[in-house]
Amino acid sequence: MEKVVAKMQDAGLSKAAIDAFKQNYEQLVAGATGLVPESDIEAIDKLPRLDDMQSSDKSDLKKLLSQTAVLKLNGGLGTSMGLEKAKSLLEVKDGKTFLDLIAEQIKHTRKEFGSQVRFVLMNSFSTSEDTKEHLAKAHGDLLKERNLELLQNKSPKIDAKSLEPITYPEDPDLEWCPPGHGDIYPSLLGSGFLDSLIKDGIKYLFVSNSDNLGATLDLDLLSYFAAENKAFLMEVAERTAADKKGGHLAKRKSDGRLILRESAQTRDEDKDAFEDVTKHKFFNTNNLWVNLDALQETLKSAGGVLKLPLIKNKKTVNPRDSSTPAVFQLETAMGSAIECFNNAGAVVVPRHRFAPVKTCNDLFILRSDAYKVTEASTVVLAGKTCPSVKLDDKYYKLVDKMEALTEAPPSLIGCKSVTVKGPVKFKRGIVFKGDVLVVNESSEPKALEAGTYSEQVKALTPVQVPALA
Ligand code: UPG
Repeated sequence: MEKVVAKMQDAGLSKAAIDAFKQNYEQLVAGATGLVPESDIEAIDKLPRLDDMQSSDKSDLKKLLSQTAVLKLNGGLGTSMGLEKAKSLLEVKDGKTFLDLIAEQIKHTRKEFGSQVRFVLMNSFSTSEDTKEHLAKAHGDLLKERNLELLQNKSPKIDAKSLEPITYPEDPDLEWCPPGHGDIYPSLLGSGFLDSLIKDGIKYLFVSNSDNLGATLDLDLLSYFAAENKAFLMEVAERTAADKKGGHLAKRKSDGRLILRESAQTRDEDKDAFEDVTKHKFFNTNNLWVNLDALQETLKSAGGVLKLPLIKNKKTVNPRDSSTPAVFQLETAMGSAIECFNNAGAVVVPRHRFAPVKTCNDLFILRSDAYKVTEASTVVLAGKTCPSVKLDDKYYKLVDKMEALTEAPPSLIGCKSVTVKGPVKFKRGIVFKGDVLVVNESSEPKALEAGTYSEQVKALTPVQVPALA
């Protein structure tokens, strides 16, 4: 433990960051599993619904907005999509990135209500520079605002054999990793941001993932959150068969508190119950509302560190070189803090508030005409339903490869599903209707020419795609 603390102190990390890491490290050393047996929890049957809140009193909105900050979690790199920069800097539509659309949404709300709702980005050491560079070019006005950037902490990667901090002289930056979005709490505390926001009269913090353009500042939810005087509110969505893997909300029998149970916290014998979406009906969208006074109080009474379950990630110190030593990256999740607050709640929101881009399939749909951008810079489905897209992972898992195979996004507005097998280059002017299967049986890329397709397609033309060579 001393070596960990010394390393963090040498790097200038705050006491709050070090204390939070110590708690994670203790869990690691103690072999804590964080398992939540099915017998310890009750399923949640009914929750308030956003759809029933439309008539809430909006007279105080201008004031409420002036007491609100919108924070986007922007510390992750999107490595699973092959990115080495913030995912929010990916282009989504009309040359605009996630970050551009988010910035425009904030400006739109400010203008409409004449209220200076605050905007905060939680960046990590991996995303700060790129993000600020982009803002300087496109939104210099925002960059000048006080407290725009909350720079999250970094934590030492732990040698899986010795459980000491790893050293990697070839590239010392790789000795560190971001501690997960649960790090928002020590980052807010240790940086003085929390005190500063409260001093500025900010009471309500709306937090969401920057890759979820469905997570707009909803005014009915803001009014509800303020009126109910909740300490913490989680937006949950109804689980479908496709959401079996994500964590679900439950009630702990011992103290009646709401908790999140992730799949990694489920015993093998409880797997069926975990996956039963008719029993455990709700999952976390990671759109979360935090009352800052309650957070300050809760942190104070917990000695500055919320007790969040550890997420232990085993990787190699150089993620691109599997022959380098194995390490543990210790992380926590922001939503798991639901169990730390005395007066926490959850609300069921419609699915459109959850439109995350986790894979290139999601990005492919978002870039197509299946989604449109509104005047308020929000992104909504253009039709009634969202098409399902399954591109061949072998050729489309990484953004640069998908882009090399896409001259222009095909039209998906009248389409139910698209499955693509093999490397297929989409030429400009393709329209998909109904259920489409495109098959290239060879491993040499072939092109799908402009036209309308509504069933199985095998007629492809040879094409050169240098980026895939
Ligand atoms: N992020 C940070 N700092 C970190 C790690 C992540 O800012 O140290 C950001 C990241 O950029 C992204 C967001 O946090 O914007 C979410 O991270 P991501 O890895 O995409 O999501 P998960 O952690 O897998 O899942 C979260 C919740 C889960 C919820 C899901 C909804 O933990 O409960 O179901 O989001 O997408």
